[in-house]
Amino acid sequence: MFPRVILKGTMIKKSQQKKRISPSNYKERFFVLDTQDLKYSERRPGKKPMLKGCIQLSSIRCVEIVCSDIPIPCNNKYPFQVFHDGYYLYIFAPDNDCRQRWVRALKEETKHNNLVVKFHPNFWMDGKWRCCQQTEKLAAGCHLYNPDGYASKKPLPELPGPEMKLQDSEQQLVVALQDYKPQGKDSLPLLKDQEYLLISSSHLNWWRVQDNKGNAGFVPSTYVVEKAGNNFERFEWYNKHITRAEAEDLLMEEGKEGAFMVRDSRRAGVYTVSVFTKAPGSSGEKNPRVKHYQIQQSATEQRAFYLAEKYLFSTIPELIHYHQHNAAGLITRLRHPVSQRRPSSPEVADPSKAQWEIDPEELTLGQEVGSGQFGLVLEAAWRDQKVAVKMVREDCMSDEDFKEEAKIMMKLSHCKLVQLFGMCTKRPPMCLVCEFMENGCLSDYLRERKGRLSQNVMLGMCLDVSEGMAYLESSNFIHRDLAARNCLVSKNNEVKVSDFGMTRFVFDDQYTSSQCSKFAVKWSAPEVIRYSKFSSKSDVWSFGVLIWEVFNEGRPPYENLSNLEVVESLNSGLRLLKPRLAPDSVYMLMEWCWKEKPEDRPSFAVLLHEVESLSDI
Ligand code: 4IP
Ligand code: ZN
Repeated sequence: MFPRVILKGTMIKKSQQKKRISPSNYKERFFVLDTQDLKYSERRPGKKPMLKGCIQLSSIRCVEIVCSDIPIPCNNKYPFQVFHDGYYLYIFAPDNDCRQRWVRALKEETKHNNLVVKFHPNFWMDGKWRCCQQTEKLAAGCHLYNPDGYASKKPLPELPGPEMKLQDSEQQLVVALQDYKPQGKDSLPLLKDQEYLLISSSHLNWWRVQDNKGNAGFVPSTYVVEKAGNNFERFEWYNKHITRAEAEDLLMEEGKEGAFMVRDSRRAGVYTVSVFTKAPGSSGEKNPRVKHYQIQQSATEQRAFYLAEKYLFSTIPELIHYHQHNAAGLITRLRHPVSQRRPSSPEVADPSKAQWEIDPEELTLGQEVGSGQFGLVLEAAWRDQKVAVKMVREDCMSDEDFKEEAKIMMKLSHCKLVQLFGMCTKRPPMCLVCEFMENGCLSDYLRERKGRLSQNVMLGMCLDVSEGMAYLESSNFIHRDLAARNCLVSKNNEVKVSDFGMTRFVFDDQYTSSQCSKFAVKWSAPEVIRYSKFSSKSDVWSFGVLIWEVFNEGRPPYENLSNLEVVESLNSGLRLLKPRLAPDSVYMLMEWCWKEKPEDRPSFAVLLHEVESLSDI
């Protein structure tokens, strides 16, 4: 019988590295899935396609999306994996829909095979599995494999209300990554590959754009990318009119390892990255010095951008973002953007300060909405938006240390984190200005809605928190006090993680010493209680307790036990019992978070994927 074609299309694949000396490269291939094989070939204009690989479906043991926090070094950003004959083939689809189609079809065709029981949700990279840190490529997976199709059904966030003010309008073009059908009268349809004018990107999830007929509306920000080449002015790292010599002077003056900027090269339309380093050069270059790298464009149709090595990106901001985290062939990673633009007003003479200092005059304080560990929390208006202002009592926080850290915290920005906008530090009390969350803290929210929350809604809450935490984990930031009381609920009933990293600045050692009454023993991992060893994996333990709180509708954990009794029961291997409302699969997740050894617990990247697939059932 002749095989029947099921799917075909162009995607990018990573070399399978079958031999120890195989290169690690990414190639565009034309894939064909039929009822017998998965084949890929090279297509060259005017020539016959050349078959490059053929995998018999009967030899496939696992097909699943890959969940990863690493920036993907090729143009297609949606990876999935095919495990066959002892090899891992990573394929990168151009969008999520396409990936889902392939994963679903491949799973369907292979579901009666000799499948793996467990698989690795993250990449094999640099000699280890990023999910479980095992260093054997063929080591058993760390995560139960689900042979049935998977597709995220998580709805998009609610459209922003009409009170959302437009800000910072710029002549920036965006390109639609996929079609979008409007959900309400305020949103605009998108057609894949069409260009739109960006009117406002001040909201995280919804950007306001205008089409070529002048119609304006909101679109999901994840459906569009900024078009390269026409406006980098708003990036701190871009200096338009600057010569090579001026760039060198500025960077030398800054004198910090990895200080960098992007400037126009002498060749029109070409950009150069200049970076300062003290690293010794291979051929005795003088030290310290400034190195210049021209941003190259690939010869392929997509004209992708790259720097030292062939890590391709569709836009220059994406490329810079990648190299801010990875040297990948550069002398150092791009650590500190340096800008020629000096602020004109003396008030904001220190540009780093200008970004976080908020003038108290700009705040219109409203009523008290609660009191936290550090003092009162007030509702306020700031630049046409509602914000929460946390007044920090002078005696309860080490504010000098905190100010430094807050600058880092302000850079953490994710739709599932409560955003810190800035602070007022010029006169006491010091105030933190944060995103306002209309529905208060998650533990109260749960208690107030007791008996009215469905399992799906509860899972959705856990999903929100795992998204925020996966972001913190990928930013190497440890929360240290994750609990339902430290999550807040927005007007749209979205849950966001708050107060990350704050316990480090509390003076009151009742909170910080594990022997004391206010220390959150009931949320803490054993290694934290024993040796104050915090890590993302200790946050994972606390997340397990948070899931427990959610499925117990806000009931406090270990209600009738003292802290000492909790420690004793953990030491003898006991754990919180399964909440009545939690399905077995959810309780299994909690138990995974409560493994004695931190390395046996899943990462948040894995948890996110896990909670997401549970939410689909
Ligand atoms: C090749 O690199 C290609 O990436 C191959 O992919 C890949 O084969 C080879 O991996 C790798 O060495 P060069 O083009 O630089 O030689 P393709 O066949 O799509 O061209 P796979 O097995 O991934 O198809 P090894 O591991 O087979 O060497
Ligand atoms: Zn693994």
